[in-house]
Amino acid sequence: MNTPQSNLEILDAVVIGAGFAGLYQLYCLRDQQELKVKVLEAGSGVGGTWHWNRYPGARCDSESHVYCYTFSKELTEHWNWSERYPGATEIVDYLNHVADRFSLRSSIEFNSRVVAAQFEEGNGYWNIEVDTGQHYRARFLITAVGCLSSANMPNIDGLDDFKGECYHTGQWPHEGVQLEGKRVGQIGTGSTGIQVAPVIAQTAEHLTVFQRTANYSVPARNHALSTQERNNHKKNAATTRDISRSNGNGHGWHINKQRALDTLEEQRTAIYEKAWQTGGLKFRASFSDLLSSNEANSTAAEFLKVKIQQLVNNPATAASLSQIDHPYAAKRPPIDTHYFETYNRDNVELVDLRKTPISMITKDGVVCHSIDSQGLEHETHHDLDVLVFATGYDAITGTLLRMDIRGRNNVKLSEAWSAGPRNHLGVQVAGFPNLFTITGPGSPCVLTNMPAAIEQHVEWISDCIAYLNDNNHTTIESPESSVEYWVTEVNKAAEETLLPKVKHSWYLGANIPGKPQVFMPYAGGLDTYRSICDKEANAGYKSFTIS
Ligand code: N01
Repeated sequence: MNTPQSNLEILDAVVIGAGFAGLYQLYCLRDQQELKVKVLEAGSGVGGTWHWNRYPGARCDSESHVYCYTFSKELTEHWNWSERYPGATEIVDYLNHVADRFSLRSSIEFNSRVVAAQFEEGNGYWNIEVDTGQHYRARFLITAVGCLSSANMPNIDGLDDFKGECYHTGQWPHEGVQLEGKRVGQIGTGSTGIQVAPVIAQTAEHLTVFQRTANYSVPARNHALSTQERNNHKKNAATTRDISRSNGNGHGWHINKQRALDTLEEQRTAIYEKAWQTGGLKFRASFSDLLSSNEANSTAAEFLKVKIQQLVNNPATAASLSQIDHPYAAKRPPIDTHYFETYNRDNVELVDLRKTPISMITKDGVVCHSIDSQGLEHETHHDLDVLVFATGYDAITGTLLRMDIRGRNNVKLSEAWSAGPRNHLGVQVAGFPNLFTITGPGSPCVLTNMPAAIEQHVEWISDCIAYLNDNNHTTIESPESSVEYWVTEVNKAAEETLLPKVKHSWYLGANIPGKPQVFMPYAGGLDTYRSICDKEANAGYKSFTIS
């Protein structure tokens, strides 16, 4: 990489991204270890995923008292969440507060998208290039780019011809979008689609939801937090933190040890009903065998399908919404606020793409086609003013691979991962010394409450860097044999669950044409993962090569 010296800054570490992960990583290295650190952020402010995801109804599915940092007692004491689940704006406010409270802003370069990073064999530094032309040289390169930050825009025939407004939920204009009096078409019914549809329906003249795969959802039962609830959360913060660190998912609850298959039907239904009334992702914790046994899972799936049929008035719409082809929670389970009830509104229509697939987009809408019992083809034109793509992300690896990251021998990360991501302990890629990936592939990442996984990763990486510096080492890297071991562990953990059995899942990269289909997260649980990582650190990072 040709680097003009005038545009070069030399640092101990560069962190890419100023979301939850990047801010905490900066704090740990700069304030606790007095290293020279810079965070490079593509956006104009802090927030990461939440800086971009401003679609109507954008809200976290984790509860606010656990969707936050736990490293500072004063921060926990000071901050007051307003609702059970934090909205996107409130999360951005929280992260701005964190940036100000710990004076982080002076070490962040905003509007600075990293386009390339190259490991320089001669001096052992990373040379990092930003789209502004600025270069940074740093011993350590840490990616904190989030798992869901590269929007997936499907390649549908005619999309460029559409003359109306067109938005992806993950790139929603910060100033908002006027939907009053407009006919809106929404493509996608994942967690985002399920959040956004009820809110669009309240303002748009008409909403057409194009559903390719029906999805389960459990009511979120969001509400404003009372002072007493908030005080209880603060009083119990240490206990909640212990729980979130001692279970597999990083949430503030335990998974019921009871097995669905060992439970009498009447009692099982009562447990599901209670979880349905309580609302939220905790429904997944109703029994211990829901994600390991198809038979157990189908008890939850059937319960939820009946709920959908009860909530939706039109029998054909109810059938389309409840004909779900995968086990419950084998894809990321959404939670909602009146999603199914939205289809009872006069201004909302569901188009089941399994019966009438999209053939093309025209200048003023979407064309779907069907074949009747006589074999005759029919076309329906859905007239639209606005198209909303809730079509997800090139998840977990997308943002990492969009940067031109090159390790030893000028090998690109995209070449090293051409058959799917491979790394050691979910943090280090063979041939890419001193590069750490926070909540990347091979780590529990998206299967957890993210701040819990982020704190674990950031603390482990920070301890590792302190160890290297304290012992006058300059480089840590993963030998291929360690990568081989960890890839086997990741595959083994996934195979023990129903998760990799869903073929059309973004956990596998199956939503992106041409992406290698490999189950990317580590499914063995955050608790198990933490203890494996701790053991490695306590043993002096023996499965890594240190020099
Ligand atoms: O994306 P998705 P998402 N034609 O990939 C459909 C997190 N999140 O943004 O299933 C028609 O899950 C696709 O259909 P199918 C959370 O982790 C977090 O909803 O592929 N349809 C699917 O219905 C979540 O899992 C919060 O058949 C097409 C949808 O688009 C993750 O983000 C809140 C299509 C995509 O669903 C991603 O969720 C919201 C096409 N060509 C989201 N292409 C929090 O609370 C795609 N689809 C933190």
